[in-house]
Amino acid sequence: QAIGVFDSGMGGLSVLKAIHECLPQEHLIYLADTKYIPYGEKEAEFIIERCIKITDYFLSCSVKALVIACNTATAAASVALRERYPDLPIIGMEPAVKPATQATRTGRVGVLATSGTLKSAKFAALLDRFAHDVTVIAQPCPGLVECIEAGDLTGTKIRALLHKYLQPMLDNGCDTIILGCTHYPFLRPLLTEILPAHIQIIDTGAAVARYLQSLLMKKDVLSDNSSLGTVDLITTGNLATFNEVANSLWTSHITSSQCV
Ligand code: DGN
Repeated sequence: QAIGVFDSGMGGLSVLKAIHECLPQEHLIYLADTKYIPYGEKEAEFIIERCIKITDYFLSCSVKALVIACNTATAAASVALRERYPDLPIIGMEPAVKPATQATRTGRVGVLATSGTLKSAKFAALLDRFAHDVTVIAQPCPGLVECIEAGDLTGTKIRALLHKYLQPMLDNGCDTIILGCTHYPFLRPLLTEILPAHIQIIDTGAAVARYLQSLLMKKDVLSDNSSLGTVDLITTGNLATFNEVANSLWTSHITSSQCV
């Protein structure tokens, strides 16, 4: 049985990669809802509707677990999905506020994410729980996802956007920056180039992969590790563009790709 992983587009490939590295024997099906990207500025009701459609599709493929590899979709829809599919293990993303508050020395942490994530009740609850002694500068980043979807990880446009979004964090003495959108780990090389060396960059892909592993172990549904799992990519958008960019972002073992 496979594991279903989805995002509004290519971003969740950063999580898929972490899952494949942690659990190479698992069969993975990745769905990019590219036709409806970006989720970042959309109403929660619309995102919930898309997430239900996607989960129904994954259930028709008999997946044994679902990973919402999108912070925005997790914030908008994880509660509704868990209510609707109580028997399906569902794992979501969240900005790594807790590890960042433990890592910071200046007591100032920046969060780069979509407006949807930053405006959500889930994010407010995270701050309430973990960030009393720390100043958090939350920065919505319109435009970044579109550049990454177009395969632009280093061009002038994305550089200008990043400079604009990082400046308030640098001005306020942040020494730790959370990548609160699954697209942004693809910007790590550029971020490392732009940011002063002492700034730590935190994302959640590897932690989510380890959590998935522990959940599958607990349910006793880990695949045996005698052979390498398959990785099937699916998009609701244009297959040729998707294949081209997906291959530039993650050149690993992709078994097939199709459009639904
Ligand atoms: N990758 C998504 C996230 O983690 O929030 C957001 C992408 C989008 O649709 N804006």
